[in-house]
Amino acid sequence: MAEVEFREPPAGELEIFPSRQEVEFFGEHGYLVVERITTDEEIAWLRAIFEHIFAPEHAHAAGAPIDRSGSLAPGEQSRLSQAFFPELQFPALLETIHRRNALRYAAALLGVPERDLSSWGHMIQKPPGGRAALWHQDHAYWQPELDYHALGVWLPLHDVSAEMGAMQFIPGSHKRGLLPHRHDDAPAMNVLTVVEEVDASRAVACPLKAGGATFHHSATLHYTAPNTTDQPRLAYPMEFQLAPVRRAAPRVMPWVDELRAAVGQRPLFYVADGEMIEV
Ligand SMILES: O=C(O)CCC(=O)C(=O)O
Repeated sequence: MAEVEFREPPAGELEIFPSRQEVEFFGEHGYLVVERITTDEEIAWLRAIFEHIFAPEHAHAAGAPIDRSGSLAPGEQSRLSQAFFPELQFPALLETIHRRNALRYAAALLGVPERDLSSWGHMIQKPPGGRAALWHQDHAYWQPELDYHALGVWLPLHDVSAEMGAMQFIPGSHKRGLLPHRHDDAPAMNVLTVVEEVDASRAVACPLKAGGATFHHSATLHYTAPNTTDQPRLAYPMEFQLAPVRRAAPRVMPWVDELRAAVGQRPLFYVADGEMIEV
């Protein structure tokens, strides 16, 4: 598909509204499954953008995916790759049915007005044989100098089973606040996992049909299994947040200190609706 076709999403309508029960469920459990958040046509359009970004010929383009496999043996194929902020290259991603519905849900689930939220996105490819996303909280990846009020919405671009890498959550874990994390690999790889042993028998796996999505609080422990199917798993998560607020003193996050010691300290920034904002 030519890039010009990514200038606007396909026409279509689907408006969904969170129920009181859904808001209460999210507050109690820290995650929520929504069976249908966008249309099949829009999923096909999003998938075409995803495949464009991850195509080998675009490996050096702005916003190209980075390898998140952890250490690989020489010649070993990538086991997970991730492209950040695709909306910087394709602003039409901010105009989708999916985003409008996800924003409405995010505002209700976080208990804030829609106008106060902004979003940023990322895309994750887990090929056949691809690695697990280890148990973690999203907050662990963020900046110690900032406070966040945020959630993620995770949209697969096809039907997804637990064996392919659907999201799994530990219900109620968001109530525990930020937990200690550690690097699973060399700190420069930035592959984090929670330090404590997770009781996987408590995990709720959330397989989805294409067009469905899951929401999770930024402190909810979550995981996706290695992809043991013969199809690549393509996911388009988006984070919704209030503008992060600078703290009087940084939070203690030694794993971030280790990352910064390995790769250097970058300027503090966040992305809001396609705009990079330095803090
Ligand atoms: O897609 C995955 O495998 C992991 C995604 C994830 O951890 C997230 O979106 O917060």
